[in-house]
Amino acid sequence: SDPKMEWWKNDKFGMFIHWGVYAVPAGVYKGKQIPDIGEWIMNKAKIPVAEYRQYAKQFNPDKYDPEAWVQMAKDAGMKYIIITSKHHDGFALFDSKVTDWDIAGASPYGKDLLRPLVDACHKAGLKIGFYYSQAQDWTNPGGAASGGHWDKAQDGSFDAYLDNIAVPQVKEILSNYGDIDILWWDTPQDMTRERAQKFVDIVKKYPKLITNNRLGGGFDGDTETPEQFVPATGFPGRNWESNMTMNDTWGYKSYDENWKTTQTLIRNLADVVSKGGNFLLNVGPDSHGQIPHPSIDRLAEVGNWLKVNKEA
Ligand code: JFZ
Repeated sequence: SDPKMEWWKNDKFGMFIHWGVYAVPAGVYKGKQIPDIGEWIMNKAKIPVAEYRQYAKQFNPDKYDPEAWVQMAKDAGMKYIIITSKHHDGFALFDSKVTDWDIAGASPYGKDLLRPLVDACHKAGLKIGFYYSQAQDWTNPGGAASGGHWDKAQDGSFDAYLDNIAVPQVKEILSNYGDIDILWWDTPQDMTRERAQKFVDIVKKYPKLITNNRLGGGFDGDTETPEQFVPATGFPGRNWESNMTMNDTWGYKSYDENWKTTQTLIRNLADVVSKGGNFLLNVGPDSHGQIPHPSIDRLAEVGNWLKVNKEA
């Protein structure tokens, strides 16, 4: 009944993209496979900031083809894409004016990665959203870290981090690309109402923008975000979106081959949609900008199933 949610309710199926510097170590640190999700490697292995920053020098996505990604999503039956503009490692995939810890300042690629994807989405008629880690930031000083800081370089005031990094960056991503359809918050550590209000004030200027329920500070946002599961009875009275991976990680891991079958993915999609939710299915491109082949195959198979079973 909220008119701004109409397209979202109708579109039902989106692509989640977790992409960043963590795709360089790809789950391995000092020759050891680090357990858990790949985009958490810095935290799980307690990698010092200066050392982690070196990975950015190898983040040079020479095979990045955003138009092909969008076509892949479209052929899979997906109607929107949400990409990590900044994950917990603090690395921005856009050219941020408030830090050099970004694609423009720290990687040989040296230019914005988001704009070509936004443009490709707009051209293909897909909606586009940005994931932004507002609280956790393991590299910009003062950012929150699950389990606490492990490096002096992370010291600093959380409020200064919010005012000097997170708030300005959210303004950047919402104002530099034309219409952005979704802003996807995550892990609201230490987010009081007062802190969260700073983001709410920005979001207010974009009345069509859809936000999820992970801002914190007691703000509900527009959507519930069941993580890696399908709630048996949905969320009565609320819009919701199950987000899931195809293997056991969001960010690329070179050795995670625990792929869900296409049959499982299709059943999950049908299960979610039959219960009134949206399905946000993740891919984790590698450091060259290549989506893993098992993901490409599954997307094509899901799309084929949708086509074959579409009512005339
Ligand atoms: C968060 C991130 O920490 C993770 O890296 C990934 O981006 C994922 C989509 O979101 O992880 C979560 C968030 C919420 C829950 C679990 C993991 N949860 O509510 O159970």
